[in-house]
Amino acid sequence: MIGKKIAAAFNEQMNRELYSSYLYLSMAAYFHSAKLDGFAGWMRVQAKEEDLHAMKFFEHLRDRGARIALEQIDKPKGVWKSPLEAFRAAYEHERFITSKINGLYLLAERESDYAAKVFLDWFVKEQVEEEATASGVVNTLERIKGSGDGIVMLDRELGTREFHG
Ligand code: OFO
Repeated sequence: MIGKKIAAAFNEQMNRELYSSYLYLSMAAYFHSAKLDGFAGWMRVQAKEEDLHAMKFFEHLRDRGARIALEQIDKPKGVWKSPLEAFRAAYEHERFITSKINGLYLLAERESDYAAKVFLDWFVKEQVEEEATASGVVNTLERIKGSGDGIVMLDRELGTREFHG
């Protein structure tokens, strides 16, 4: 069994992961409309990963006999001024998610929920990667400074990302 507080907090985080998926899908749509299909492909892979993150919470709740509660998913923003602005927003979002994962970890510690802590270990590591990846693209875009050639090359590179489910 799982405590009520942890179950409620995990349900909330599942919703945030679904929102993350929705946000990145929205960024994919934005990039498609800007004819940057490589950027869009990268975002679509990211959206799938977020869906997987949500399912990890879903399954943990299921396995521990908790009530799984699906709430409304907020409407994401749909337009950004530039690829750089979109990736800055992605990086900010990941920092926000990291703070939430850290909060869950603290709660699991306070509640002496060892199963939750072990489960969250994966997310703590994943968030390091999530932030590093997004900030890496931000840095590249800052160096490119909107140059057409640079954007085309980066579009090609980002388009090679594959989903490893
Ligand atoms: Fe689920 O890691 Fe990004 O948001």
